[in-house]
Amino acid sequence: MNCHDCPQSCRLKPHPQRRRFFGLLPGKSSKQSLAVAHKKVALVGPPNVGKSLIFNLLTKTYVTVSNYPGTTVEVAQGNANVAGEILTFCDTPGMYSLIPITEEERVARDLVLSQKVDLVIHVVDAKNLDRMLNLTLQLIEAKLPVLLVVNMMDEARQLGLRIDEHQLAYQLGIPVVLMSAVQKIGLRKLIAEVADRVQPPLLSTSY
Ligand SMILES: Nc1nc2c(ncn2[C@@H]2O[C@H](COP(=O)(O)OP(=O)(O)O)[C@@H](O)[C@H]2O)c(=O)[nH]1
Ligand SMILES: [Mg+2]
Repeated sequence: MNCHDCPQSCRLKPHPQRRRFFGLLPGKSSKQSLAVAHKKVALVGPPNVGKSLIFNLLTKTYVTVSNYPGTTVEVAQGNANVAGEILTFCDTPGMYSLIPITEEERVARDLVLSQKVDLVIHVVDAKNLDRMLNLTLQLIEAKLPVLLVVNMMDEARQLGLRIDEHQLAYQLGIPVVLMSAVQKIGLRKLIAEVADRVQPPLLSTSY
């Protein structure tokens, strides 16, 4: 007998699938329901660039870790209040390109292309900026709303590297934030940029 034919009152309870969010089932560690559809922000980028650290700085608590459906790849998501609006952030597995080679890359690509994402934060390592901008260009070409975070600026500065964020933002046509996540430098600017990108457009009246 399928659920719809069953006379039991349990069918009135929400089906677990309805709690899917970002395509994920809620994890065991969740203390807060993530069932409400908030705007979604995905953190993407190669491994070891600081995505998870930035995700933790943004979400602080109530993080849910779940396997992406049909895979063993874990994806973390958590809510944060940004300028009065609750946003759901998703920490994706490492990805170098939108053309996936590994299962992690396929999951990350699915998360940004198959789900409706309101903002993609592409995190890169300032020390290897030129190698990492390829994915930024792919995300822009895919017409995704992209914000570039150039992280690890502390290490880049120690190597004598200088990055002109305004020039980079102008050349790419997207907002750019320089960060040193371990020192929380750039965090306020990142939050302000995220708030700007996800805020609803001003009400306009058309006659
Ligand atoms: N020096 C420095 N280390 C960082 C910075 N951000 C992250 N890390 C470190 O880089 C490593 C990888 O960070 P993680 O957040 O796991 O990267 P992910 O693989 O992109 O999620 C960790 O040891 C972090 O502490 C940063 O801005 N500066
Ligand atoms: Mg990580």
